[in-house]
Amino acid sequence: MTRWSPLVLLMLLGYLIAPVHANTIQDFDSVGTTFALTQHGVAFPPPLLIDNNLPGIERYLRLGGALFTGQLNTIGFVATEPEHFRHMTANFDFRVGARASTTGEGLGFVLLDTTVYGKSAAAPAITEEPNLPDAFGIGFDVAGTNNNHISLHFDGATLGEFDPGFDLAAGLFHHALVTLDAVPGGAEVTVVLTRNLGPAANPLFAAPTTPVSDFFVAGFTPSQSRMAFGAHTGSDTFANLDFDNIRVTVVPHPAPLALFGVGLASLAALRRRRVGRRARLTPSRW
Ligand SMILES: [Ca+2]
Ligand SMILES: [Ca+2]
Repeated sequence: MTRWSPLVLLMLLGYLIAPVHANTIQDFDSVGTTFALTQHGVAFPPPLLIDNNLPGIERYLRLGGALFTGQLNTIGFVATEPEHFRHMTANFDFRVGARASTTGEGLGFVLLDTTVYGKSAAAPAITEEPNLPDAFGIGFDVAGTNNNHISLHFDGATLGEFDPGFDLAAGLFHHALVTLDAVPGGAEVTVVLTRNLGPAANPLFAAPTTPVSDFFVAGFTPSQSRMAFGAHTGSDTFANLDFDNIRVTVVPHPAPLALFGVGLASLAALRRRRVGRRARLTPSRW
């Protein structure tokens, strides 16, 4: 049987029990993580916080409003993540106005690398095609009656489009869960969607579906990022585009210094054990 040295075992233990950081949290009902709302361009209204009595929602963020074309609004959060992490879960609720003759263009979720975009809250323009340099993004595209897909983006390029399996533009708050895992050479992305079957006042949620499963993003090294979302209505498309219950947690890489400390402690323990064993094997002179 393989014998693991105490040092390796302790480092492995440190890796496994690395703390989960509750990083970016915002439900718009309590204080939560600091954010900035930005109106890009001239189309009104700007982002709005709206109160209602929907269960589990209450106050929410409206980034795009029905009856308003040409909107591009964003919410950006301050940086709260550690510099490097190996696992992230991003949860949020999103709602696109019910599909009638038109919907908005769509929504975008982006991780902004703080070395490029800074640590303050304001976000750049984010659409349903979030092709930003040095940023990972997911688009929720609903423009037109035949266009209903999510898409992955990294460093200015579109990586693929995926069928969500249901109509995103249903006027109900669906739930998205995005997970990222650092792997050699990049990251793996999974997107799980939980469809709200309604009605809005008494929602019934379908079983979660996984339109994106362990999709490999080459060259994407998860590092300190800040969360941002955008909504976009076109020249002749508009809808209510809303967000709520944003919660992002990460599991950081163990800090090198902590591992070094664990290593030193382990070596000291190993040395004490060996010295103790030698002492037991050496007959006492007294
Ligand atoms: Ca809320
Ligand atoms: Ca698209």
